[in-house]
Amino acid sequence: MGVVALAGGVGAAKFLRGLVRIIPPQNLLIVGNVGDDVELYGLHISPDLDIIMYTLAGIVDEEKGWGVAGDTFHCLEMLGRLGFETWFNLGDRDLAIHIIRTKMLREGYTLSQATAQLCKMLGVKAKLMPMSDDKVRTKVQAGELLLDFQEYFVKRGTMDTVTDVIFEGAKKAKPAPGIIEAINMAERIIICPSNPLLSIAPILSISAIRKALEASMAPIIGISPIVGGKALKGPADRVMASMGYEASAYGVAKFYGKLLKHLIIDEVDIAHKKRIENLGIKVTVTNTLMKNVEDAIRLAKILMEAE
Ligand code: FO1
Repeated sequence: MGVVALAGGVGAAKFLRGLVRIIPPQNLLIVGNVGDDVELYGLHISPDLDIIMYTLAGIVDEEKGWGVAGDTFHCLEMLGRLGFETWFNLGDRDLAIHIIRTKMLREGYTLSQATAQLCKMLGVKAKLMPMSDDKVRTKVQAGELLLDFQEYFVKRGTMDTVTDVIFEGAKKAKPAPGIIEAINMAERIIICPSNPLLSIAPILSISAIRKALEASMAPIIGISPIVGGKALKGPADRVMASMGYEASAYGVAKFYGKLLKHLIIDEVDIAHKKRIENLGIKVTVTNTLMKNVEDAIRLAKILMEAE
């Protein structure tokens, strides 16, 4: 029996570093979003998996929330000098991971096998898996423009108004091996404080995962990434609004709907408590801001006690 966590990038990683301190990390399966994956310079980059891996390994750049602490950018500078695009900031140490991942994929490893190997090398004890070993790519529709996720997110700095989100390849994609079994056996399922429409929706777009979650007897407990109507990080509030959801903890509850048994919301959102409860979802109100590991541990304890 264990815990399954659905995770995006920075917000999820901040929470998970608290969770792994209060439960045996071997009892935790983190299902990571790989809709954001991108291929650059012939290398396979899995930003959300890496953010979680680096955070749990204690080597993440804390200020940015992604990349390796103290990294240098000599390789990228040289690529620029050679005339290549350098809008995606890949550090030298970070590049080592992408080189090894790409080598393993070329040798025939699946993405979940390569991820398990990288986690082992970095000393990450929790089990981290991509949602699928098949190619699923998040595409952002912004009016006439259809953008690759990282083009929208990093290259254009989330300046476009998102009118639709497409998960290319999701229909045919199978869950990575072991995910469905873990969901079926889970005693608790967590939806991390990640962007619902851009980070968790790609995971839910794999129909076997959504069905297993819907059928699960375990409580599914979420943490709202929207606090006081604003995203803690990234464009979640704007994307929710432009996609027809209220940019609030209530909007998050509405988006997950029946899937959620319980939602943890911030104190500043207490006014939404009754509205969310009226959707049939239990609510815990607490301080959800995670400035340090102690905050993450406190939030993880609250989540593990929620029913
Ligand atoms: N995010 C940025 O905002 N700018 C970057 O240049 C950038 C580079 C980058 C490199 C490696 C990596 O693992 C992540 C990186 N991220 C960057 C973060 C990432 O693109 C996003 O946070 C996620 O895809 C959204 O969860």
